[in-house]
Amino acid sequence: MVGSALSTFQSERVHFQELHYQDGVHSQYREQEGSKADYEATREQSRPYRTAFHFQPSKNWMNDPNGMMYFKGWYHLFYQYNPFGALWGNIVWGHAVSKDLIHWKYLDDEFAIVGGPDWYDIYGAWSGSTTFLDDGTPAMLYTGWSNVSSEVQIQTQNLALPVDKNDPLLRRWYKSAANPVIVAEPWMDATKFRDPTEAWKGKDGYWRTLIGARLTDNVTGTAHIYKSKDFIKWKYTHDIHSLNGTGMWECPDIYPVWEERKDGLGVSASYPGIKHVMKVSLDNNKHDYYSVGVYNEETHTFTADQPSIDVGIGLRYDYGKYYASKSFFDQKTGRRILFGWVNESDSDLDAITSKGWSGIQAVPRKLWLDPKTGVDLIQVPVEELDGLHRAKVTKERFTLEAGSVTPVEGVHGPQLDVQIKFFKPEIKEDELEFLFNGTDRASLQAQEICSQMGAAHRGYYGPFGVLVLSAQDLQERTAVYYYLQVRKDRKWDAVICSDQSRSSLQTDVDKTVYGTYVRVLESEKYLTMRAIVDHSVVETFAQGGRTVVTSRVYPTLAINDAAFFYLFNNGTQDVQVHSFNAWKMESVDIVKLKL
Ligand code: DQQ
Repeated sequence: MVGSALSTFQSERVHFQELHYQDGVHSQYREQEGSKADYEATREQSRPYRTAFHFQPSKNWMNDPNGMMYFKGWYHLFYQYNPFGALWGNIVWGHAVSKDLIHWKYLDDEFAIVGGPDWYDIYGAWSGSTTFLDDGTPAMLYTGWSNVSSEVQIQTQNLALPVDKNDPLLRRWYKSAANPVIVAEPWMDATKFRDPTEAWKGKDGYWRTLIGARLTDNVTGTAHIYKSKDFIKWKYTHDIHSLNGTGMWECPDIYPVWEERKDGLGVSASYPGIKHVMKVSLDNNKHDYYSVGVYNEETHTFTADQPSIDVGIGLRYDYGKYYASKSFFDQKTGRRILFGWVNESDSDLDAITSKGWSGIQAVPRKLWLDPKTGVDLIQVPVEELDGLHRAKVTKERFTLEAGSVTPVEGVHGPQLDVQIKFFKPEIKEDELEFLFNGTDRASLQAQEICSQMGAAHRGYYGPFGVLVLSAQDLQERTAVYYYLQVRKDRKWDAVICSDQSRSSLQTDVDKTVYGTYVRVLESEKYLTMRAIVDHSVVETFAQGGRTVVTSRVYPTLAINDAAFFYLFNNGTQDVQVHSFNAWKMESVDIVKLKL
């Protein structure tokens, strides 16, 4: 989508230039701003796919989350935004604030950062991050897009600072007179040079930031380290890490995590008992990969603990649709929190004509290193989301009979939080011939298993799980389920699938089936699943958040009050449920902040 929208960008350039600062405010945009009635009309028109408790702008295109922070009582979320349309282009930093990470208010009449009029960001203010300087001032490093000629679209790194650093809402930002503070070295590809991370401070007193890049061999993804004493003069030192074959690394992120604790750490933390996580967004396949390893404070390099699951080739934050994510340390509660962009799966035309908007932010996730495996991150929706719970339905200890599809009384509608704990079955010797599919995991990708053993497949243990956003007669349904088989070493292989193939009668939407293996330890007695449903998005957290899959769906029948929910088990074996809890989710009204 981003690629195809480039041409739109070219044609809309003229609008973009109108946005440039005039006397310090974006007066052109203000004049074009719609009334509240217009806004409500847009909102209604874009139902039923508009989400009710995910962050999205009132209209138009949004992509990457940028520069999140907690500052003087407010959470701040900035985002890549096109003020002029529902496709990518004219990118500015939109701005929203919240007291609890869930109830957001727009601050979009004065965008935080708009490209131009100077050359270094004349065609857009691309992704970046916030760093708290020593005196507590939040400083933004962001990428400027500068089309110096029609052939050369170089990227530069720039600094923006708050006009009033005592304003808790941080409404006005100015650009440093020193911009661009970083330009690519002559040997670098300046068109593949973007998305500065939050800077961390080393024991030597230098700030360091990473710039995502691709080497000039065109195939090696990398992240350049730049260092600075004063946050203004930056110097390239070396690459923190790189990996052949991974292509352009967008939106890198690096942060410490405790080996044994769930609370988060600021990026400069240095203690015994911590590991580092490095994350990159691969432009090649639009997925976010992470790896756990060691950041060497002398050489300033990152080394993955397990080279076979190094950055870009191993674990992902999410096995569905989730990209350009960024984490931040929440100074209010001491958590590390992750935001990620969830793109649409319908067509560009739908975005322009029927919805008028495109892109949402996934529910913010708290994350920490899984102390049981040492390689996985655990991600769970921030607990503030539970404040939207209404009308709880609970069931304990029951059987999900083989071959059954069962509605659950009281669980209904397009806004749900469903949490289920299944008993993990015992592996019985006399069942092995059914359980063992004769392959090792390496020979069959989980996604292939999910596609081949779809929800309609009759397996042995599984598929079992939930049908959400379902038509009453199941003509439309999004199935989220486990499928179990036994490996040659006689251990369970659990696969979590999100099957969109029957999610909509529409034919021109992407219905890719997502799936992945879930690490289930022998010591674990249960398989867990949490599905968060919000009109056109389903976020599934498996095994306590060890594995996450996010899907977009656009049902035509299973909308609003006609969205039904079922438990199902299409295997030939009964499955025992330990507990089932579900809630309807209240809507969040995201409107402009009244000052
Ligand atoms: N989106 C931004 C870039 C980044 C990409 C432009 C990732 O800075 O590399 O909108 O989606």
